[in-house]
Amino acid sequence: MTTPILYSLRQCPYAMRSRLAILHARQTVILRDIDMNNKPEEMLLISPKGTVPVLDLGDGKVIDESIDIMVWALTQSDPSNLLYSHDDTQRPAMLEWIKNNDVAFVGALQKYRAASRYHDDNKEEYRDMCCKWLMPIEQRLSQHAYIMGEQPSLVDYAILPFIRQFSRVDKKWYAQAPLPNLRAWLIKHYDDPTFSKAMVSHPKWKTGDEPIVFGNE
Ligand SMILES: N[C@@H](CCC(=O)N[C@@H](CS)C(=O)NCC(=O)O)C(=O)O
Repeated sequence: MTTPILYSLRQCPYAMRSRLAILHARQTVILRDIDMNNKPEEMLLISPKGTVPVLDLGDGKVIDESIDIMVWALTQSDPSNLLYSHDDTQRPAMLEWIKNNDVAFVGALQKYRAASRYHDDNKEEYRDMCCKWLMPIEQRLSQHAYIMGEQPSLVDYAILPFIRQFSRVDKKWYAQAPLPNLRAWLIKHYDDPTFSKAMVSHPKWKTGDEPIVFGNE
């Protein structure tokens, strides 16, 4: 069996969530950290849309949406039960949370980040838009340790990289924001060795480089 190849980018939240799922699923891939200004032909050939992450399964199948990579990995093996297979009724709700994150929250977050970068007057307005999404999560985290319940699920790892981005836009504001449970949840993830492993920096890949094995050792 050939080892799948993951085209990735260290700081990309979509690639980050796919790496987290691969680690939690104890899968092994060859990691290719790419240069976004010089995307490799090998990647564009299998996924012309040119976004990361892209997973080349090596059998002609290619997965180029981060959530699909997460679900693929956890379908191979899910030792921490991130898919909550004990309770099938949760699955649609989980996918709905992720969809809302990717559409509503990410849209507001991009505006908030840009407003902050360019010292735009709308920064607080966009931050409030983000908080409309974050408050229900804060409320959930006041009731249980993770978003869907007492155990972590796909949702936690799918939205974690975006909450991380949010927390870093205005660190001073975030530190005193009315989001204490969200802060504790984020710190708990940072303290997890799997998170550190997902964030290890690798040299940019070019054709002919020695393969970097990522995941299950
Ligand atoms: N819907 C895609 C979005 C992936 C995405 O937008 N990734 C960004 C990097 S964080 C990207 O590749 N953008 C294309 C570019 O910058 O050229 C997914 O979930 O995988």
